[in-house]
Amino acid sequence: MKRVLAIILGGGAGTRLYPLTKRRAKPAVPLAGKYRLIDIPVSNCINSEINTIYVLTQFNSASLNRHIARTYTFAGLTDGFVEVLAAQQTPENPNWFQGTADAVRQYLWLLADWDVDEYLILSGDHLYRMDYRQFVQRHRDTQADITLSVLPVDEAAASGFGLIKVDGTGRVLDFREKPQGEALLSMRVDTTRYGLSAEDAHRKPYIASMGIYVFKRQVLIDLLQQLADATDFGKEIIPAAARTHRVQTFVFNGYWEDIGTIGSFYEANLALTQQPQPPFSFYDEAAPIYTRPRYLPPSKILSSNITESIISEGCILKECQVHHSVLGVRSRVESGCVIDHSLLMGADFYQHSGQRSALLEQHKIPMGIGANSIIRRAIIDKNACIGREVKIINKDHVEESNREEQGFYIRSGVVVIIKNAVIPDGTVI
Ligand code: ADQ
Ligand code: ADP
Repeated sequence: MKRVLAIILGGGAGTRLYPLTKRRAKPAVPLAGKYRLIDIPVSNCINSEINTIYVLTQFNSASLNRHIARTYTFAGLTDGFVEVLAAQQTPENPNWFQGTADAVRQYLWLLADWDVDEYLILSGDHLYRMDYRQFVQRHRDTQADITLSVLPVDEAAASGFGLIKVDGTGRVLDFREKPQGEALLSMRVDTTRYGLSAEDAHRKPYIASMGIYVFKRQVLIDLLQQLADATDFGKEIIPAAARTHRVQTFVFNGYWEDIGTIGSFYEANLALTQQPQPPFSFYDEAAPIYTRPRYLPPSKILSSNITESIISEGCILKECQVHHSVLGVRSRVESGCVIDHSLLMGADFYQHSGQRSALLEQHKIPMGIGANSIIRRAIIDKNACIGREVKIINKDHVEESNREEQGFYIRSGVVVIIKNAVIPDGTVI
């Protein structure tokens, strides 16, 4: 695996996860209480013995750089690193990254310097655990120019993905990016040959690209130079390459979710609390997901009722009810609160009790969830100050709304309280 260089596509303008990307680059978005999105592909790389990793991102953010610098320090004798490459203006290139392929092309001068056999191109917003060694091995065994990781999907999801058709050897004959209508139907295939039962194959009659690729080094360099106008892998590079190159497939059969939208991000986080068996577990001794060690104290819980939930380190919960929720590091919930089907990201720092009572005396609101508040189906970003007797319940069943000046958005019916927002006592959303 020393002959593989990983390139993680860390996100474009960040509109799909907005407002979680308001004050941070997408790879730095907190996940599952104590991790960040970037921890998933980086951990998969490390567990697959791939230690040279670049992260391409549209803009730099302090939290991303700090997180990477403090988490992924390789010991002296390896040449491992995780490095952020942000879009930058140069005399030749006055623009931001125009898309995934353009992002790689703009840094090709640096990436091409590496004497490697393959580039492994990964996405920054997927939740899954994969041993990339098997992916790369399949690529080498089939002597492919490019290998796509693929999996069967259902009709509802299919039009959101790149879909493929293959021949008997797994070679891609046709690739269509997010086809609709007739074009979608034309991509239906018999997925029993991927080992699905007749029933599962009926439910999942499409084979989708996971948007992660192994490229032979020179093939990537040549394609990016020859298709000089192509800005995206999925829209342009891969469909064109399927006609001119040997493009192969690696079939993945584990849990995999694209968590690049507020709706899917919310669902994937809450799914971690599912009983008895969550679809994805961060707990796996053989392939752990790494993150920054914080040396936080264990959580303190006063007589509370907590069911089907994940509580991270450093939380303080008073007499409250928490159901089917994920509470991030340093979350603070006061007496009488109900937290239901929600993701609380927690806080970046502690406010000790002296600071908290001083704030309350000045009629200001401390961080966390104030007494007797009710939070349902919401995401509360870090350091939010929620007052007392607040109800965040989406009472009017709104699907989409932008109330940035009031400190929140509603996206796919989920209320998202913006980082550092202050929600006054008695507010009902
Ligand atoms: P999408 O996920 O819709 O489809 P895209 O928006 O290009 O494709 O994003 C791919 C990845 O690159 C994401 O992690 C995104 O954050 C990142 N990215 C996007 N623009 C970027 C930029 N300018 N700079 C850096 N990173 C950027 C893709 C494929 C489909 C496939 C799905 C699977 O195109 O064929 O089915 O992934 O999720
Ligand atoms: P984590 O990984 O635990 O989420 P980060 O290191 O990303 O934390 O963020 C912690 C941030 O909080 C840092 O920017 C730090 O400077 C800031 N911070 C720490 N203590 C305070 C404080 N008392 N007031 C304001 N900001 C603080």
